Order: sequence, then structure tokens, then C-alpha cells
Amino acid sequence: MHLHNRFVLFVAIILSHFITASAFADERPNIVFIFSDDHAVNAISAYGSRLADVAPTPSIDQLAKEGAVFFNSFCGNSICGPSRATILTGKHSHKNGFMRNGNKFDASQWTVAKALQAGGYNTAIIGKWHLSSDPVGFDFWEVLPGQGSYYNPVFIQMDGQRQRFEGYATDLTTDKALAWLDSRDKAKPFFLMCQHKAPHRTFAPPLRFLDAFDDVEIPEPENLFDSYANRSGTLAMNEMEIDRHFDWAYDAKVRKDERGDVVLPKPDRYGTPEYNRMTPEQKKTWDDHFGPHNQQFLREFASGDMSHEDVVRWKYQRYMRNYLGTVKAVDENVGRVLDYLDENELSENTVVIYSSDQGFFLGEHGWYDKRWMFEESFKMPFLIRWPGVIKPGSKPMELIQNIDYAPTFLEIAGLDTPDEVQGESIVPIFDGAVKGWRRSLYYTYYELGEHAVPQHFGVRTDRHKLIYFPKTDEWNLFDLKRDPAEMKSVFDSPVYRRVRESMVAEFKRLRKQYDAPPFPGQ
Ligand code: SGN
Ligand code: CA
Repeated sequence: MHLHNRFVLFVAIILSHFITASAFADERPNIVFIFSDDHAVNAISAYGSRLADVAPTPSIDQLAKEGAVFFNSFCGNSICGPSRATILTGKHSHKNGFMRNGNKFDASQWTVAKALQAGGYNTAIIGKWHLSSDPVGFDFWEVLPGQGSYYNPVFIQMDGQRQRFEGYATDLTTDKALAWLDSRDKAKPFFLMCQHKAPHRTFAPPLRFLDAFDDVEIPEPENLFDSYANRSGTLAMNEMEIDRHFDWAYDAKVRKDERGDVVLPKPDRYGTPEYNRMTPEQKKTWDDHFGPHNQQFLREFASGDMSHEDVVRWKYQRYMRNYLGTVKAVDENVGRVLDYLDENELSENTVVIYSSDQGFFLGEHGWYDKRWMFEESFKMPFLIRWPGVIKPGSKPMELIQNIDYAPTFLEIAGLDTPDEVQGESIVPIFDGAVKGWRRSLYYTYYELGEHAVPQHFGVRTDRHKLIYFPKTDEWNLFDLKRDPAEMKSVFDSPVYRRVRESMVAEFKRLRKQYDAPPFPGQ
């Protein structure tokens, strides 16, 4: 902790014992952490991807313009609950015990929320939580059960009651966050986690944005039709392809009762749970939008003129329009929070962060979903605005990871980070002159089964990535400069012998540094 911060905190604590709250206010910065679920950096225009022109995100981009956008920000385990547990604890999954989505978070352990609360912050979490046990360390919480729903969602209240609200989850989460800001203890600085369900599967946009992308053709990634050659054999075993696994009614929104005699190919296993939640008026708006598009598609499909690739391309367009519609609502709601801070003269002394629990495949490798250590799902968006501290328009290239969030929040708050925390505060990067920053990141994925992604572990430097698949005992090595789309492993190439040796050594070093357990089954 900076000496200055330590002094401010010391004075704040001493004074608060003698002076009433109205006479003395703790001036440490507020922290607003806006977090979404499965938001790929490629769907944020500040990152400048192929989608930047067709799907701009002006409010999230405002954080980049007025602060920093981190281009090399990553998770430690590309799945929801584990990423959230890492953010709260500053530790990799094997240390905080939350390795898979099915786990229950051990709420008795140290978390950054508890530390901020004990350190004088007013703390709240609203929206998606997904850690099974109740939130601890928050003065206020109101969270979605499990994955939550998009339309007319239920929120769990602090007394355990479940209450259903009419509306759209992203709007409601923001409404509740702003209401909490109004009612908070204004003598204290605040830490607010505003966490959206969107743009998670089943990619259901607010009704006002159903047609937002109707008139644009969404650019395809070059590897929409990946053959999975030249890499681990486990890639071809995946169950997350737009082609073979994107469900017709559930994901592509072509309901069974709309199809007449037309028989669509597999997969067609699930129903339409989000549609079923809607009021009759909401359903009508939905049907007025999707009905004519679906009929046109079904006619074309039935005519036999569509090739297999044409059908995949149609599904990709349908997927992206819906995904980007949910993102548009997230962006709009980020704007509402920024406006609130302006209107209440809070912007100057509030650090605002936008991030998401991991990345997502937007058709790259033919996929939706995440989990793999490949760039699209390994990356986490990270944009941060801190007026007077971060130079507007900064584009840091340091390798940061979700283990770093807890120590960063604590340094912002002028509080100490316990030694057991594995991440580093990124505050020194804000000066633009950090020396000796980490040179590599450790990755783990422990789930067994869903979407058929195998357990794997790896290391990434600024140039190379090494992945180990224990079940098949395979190693992949990627040269991210020559092969940014990760289409060919060079692990066995003699040209890469030196790189391979140094990456394997770095992997071992990191596993030791983070006190990693043996690989599963070994
Ligand atoms: C659900 C989804 C999966 C998704 C996981 C994990 N299926 O199970 O597609 O990979 O969540 O997502 S769904 O039918 O329920 O939509 S995570 O973000 O929670 O980790
Ligand atoms: Ca997620």
C-alpha cells in the first residue's frame, strides 16, 4: 500500500471515532465494477474487431476513451463460477476451491468484498452471482438464482425470498444498482458489483432490440469452417459447434410449432424456456419479429436450394444478431450508470471497471461457448476509468488476469493485500512505466463433460501459448504472432525446439509458483 494511502486510511479511521458522519466523509475512491457474462472482447468496439463497425458499444468505449483498455487481459479458468470465485479471492481455482461450475463457494474464506467492507466501504452485489452459497461481505445483495433468466426474472432477496420482476434482466439489474446507489450510506466510499446475465446463452435480446441488426450482414470469422486438423484430437470431439450443436428452437429461435411440415436437421433437443416466461404481449412482439424471418428461412430450407454451409451461415447470422442485441442492452445500461455518476457528481472520485467472466467464441473455430484456452475464450474484457490517475486513451499491453482484481481493488481503497493472494495489483501499470511485470500467465480448465471440452492446462507469454491435455497426454504449442487464429500446433516442429523447451520450463515454473496440484488422473 502507498504510504499516502496508509496515512489517509489511518486519519480516516481515527477521525471517524470522534466526528459524526455528516461532519467527516471518507474520501477514498468509490469502485463500480460492471460485469457481464460471456462478453467476448470481439464484441466490444474499443477492441477493434471485425464486428466493431456493425456493432459499436459507445458506452463501454467511453471507458476506453477516458481511461484504459487492456488488450492482454485473461481469465485463469474460462468458466463462470470459477472466474467469479477467482475475482473475489485473488486466487487460482485450485486455491479457492471453486474449480467447476457445479461447486459451492466456501463463503468462510477471505474475499475482497469482506476486506473492503471491514476496511470501511459500503458494499453491494446485484445481478448474476452463480456461486451457490449466499453472498458474504456485502451490506446489500440481490442476485439471480443460478444462471438467472432474461425475461421477467426472479431475484433472490437477502431474506431468502424469491421475487419475480416484470422486465428485462439487464435493465432490472441496473435499476436495482442505481436504486442502491441512491439509498447507500453516503458517509462511506462504496464498492458496487453490478453483474449482468447477458450476453450468456440463450442469447435473448430485449424486445426493443430484436430487429437492431436486421439490416446488417455480420462479418464471419475466417475459421467459421474449421476442420480441427493439426491440433489436439480432442478439438474434433467438441459439442459446441454452430453447425452440429446450436439447437434450433433453443438457440436459433425457430420454434417447433412454427415449422409446419419442414423437418430441420439435428440438434433439436431443447424447448424455449425464455419464450415461455414472457407475457402474452411480450410473446406477440417476439412473434411479430421472428415469425416472418423464420417463415422465409423455412421456405428457403424446404426448397432444397440451401447448401449445408448456407444453413451454418444462416445460423451464424441468427446467433450473432441475438448475441449482439443482448450486448447492445448491456452497453446502453453501462451508459445509464455513467450518466448516474455524472448527475450525482460522483464520476471524478469513482473508479469504473467493465469486465466479463470470460470470453466467448463468436463463430471462430465454428463455435459458440468458451472453456478452451484459445484466445477468444481465454481473454476477458478489461476497461477501467479513474479520472486523474489513468491517462485517457491508455492501451496497456501487460498480461493481466482475474487473480489481479482483488489486489487492485484493495490498492485503490488504500488497504493491504494478504500474502496468500496470488494476483498482483495492476495500479502500477497505470503510470505507464511499470518494470518487471509478469512475463506469463497460467491457465487451468477442470470441468468434465459439458460441451465436451477436455481438462487442459497451459501457459501464455506475449508471443507463445503451450497447452497440455492430460487425458490424451497431448501438447500443443502456438506461435500467436504467426498464427493468431491458432490453427496449427508447432509443438513437434524442429524449428520451435527452443521455444518448446522454454515454454515447458515456464509452465513448470508457474505451476510451482502457484502451488498447483498434480494433473487430474496423475
Ligand atoms: C449453461 C449453458 C452452457 C454453458 C454453461 C456454462 N447451457 O449450462 O451452454 O456453457 O451454462 O456457462 S444452457 O442451456 O443452460 O444455456 S457459464 O457462463 O455459466 O459458465
Ligand atoms: Ca460465463
